[in-house]
Amino acid sequence: MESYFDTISKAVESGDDKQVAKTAREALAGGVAALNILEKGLVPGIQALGKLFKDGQVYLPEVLISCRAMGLGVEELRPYLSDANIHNKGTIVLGTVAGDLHDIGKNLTKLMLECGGFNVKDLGVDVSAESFVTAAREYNADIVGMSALLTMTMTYMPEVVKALGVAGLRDNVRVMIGGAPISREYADEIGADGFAADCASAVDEATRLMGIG
Ligand code: B1M
Repeated sequence: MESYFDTISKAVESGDDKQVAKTAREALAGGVAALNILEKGLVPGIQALGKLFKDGQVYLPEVLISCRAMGLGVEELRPYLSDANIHNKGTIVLGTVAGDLHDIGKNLTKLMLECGGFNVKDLGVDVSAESFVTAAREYNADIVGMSALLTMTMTYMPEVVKALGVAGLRDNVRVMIGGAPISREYADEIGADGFAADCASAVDEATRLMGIG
């Protein structure tokens, strides 16, 4: 019999939002942990779709339909990932950098950070260095988190690090980066303090950066 994970993954890949939501509910009712459903069902589904997109077997409309199905699945899981009693570990200003419109990974990272006890201010996509600096100041951020999915836009990350320095915020604000083309080496190279390869480890990394892990 096909597992919940396979069914969800295939449904995300084919953009069948009703199937995604239904199977996610069934898996939760069957005692499967929400994080497992996310990591073993939803994420592999969008990754499989990504491969088809890369190979030219599907086009942008299909990708957007799958993104919507993934979003519905995440909404089903959200209440089970959160812990209403967790205290605030710190404030994180989060966004996808200028020129980049990819937000699925950033949104998952936001969800996990919130579930992990952080207060997250989401600036959305296509965020300029100036907006990161303004928000970091306004919210008295402990961490600025940046996401990038394009090799063309990851090069904007050092601009933000520089702008935080020019604004005199760099001593008090840690910088954490992530996204498919990002690595620990790149974080070191541009003077970022932290890097996470996936949304679950983003919580550990942010906790480490706060000095409370
Ligand atoms: Co785009 N796209 N896309 N796309 N897209 C990629 C990224 C690409 C690899 C596809 C390909 O050609 N192989 C390619 C980039 C190539 C490159 O730069 N090397 C690409 C391209 C080229 C483009 C366009 C230029 C296409 C075009 O128009 N010709 C265009 C650019 C638009 C722009 O941004 N200016 C474009 C557009 C789009 C859509 C709008 C159609 C859609 C985005 C919808 C949306 O996000 N709302 C889209 C999608 C969906 C993809 C793929 C298929 C999937 C990306 C994704 O969501 N992955 C992608 C192909 C692929 O990845 N295989 C592709 C799943 C997500 C969960 O992973 O974001 O890596 P990810 O997040 C992970 C971790 O990285 C980490 O946690 C997440 C979960 O574990 N993480 C962090 C992410 N951020 C973090 C921050 C942290 C810590 C961890 O700390 C702050």
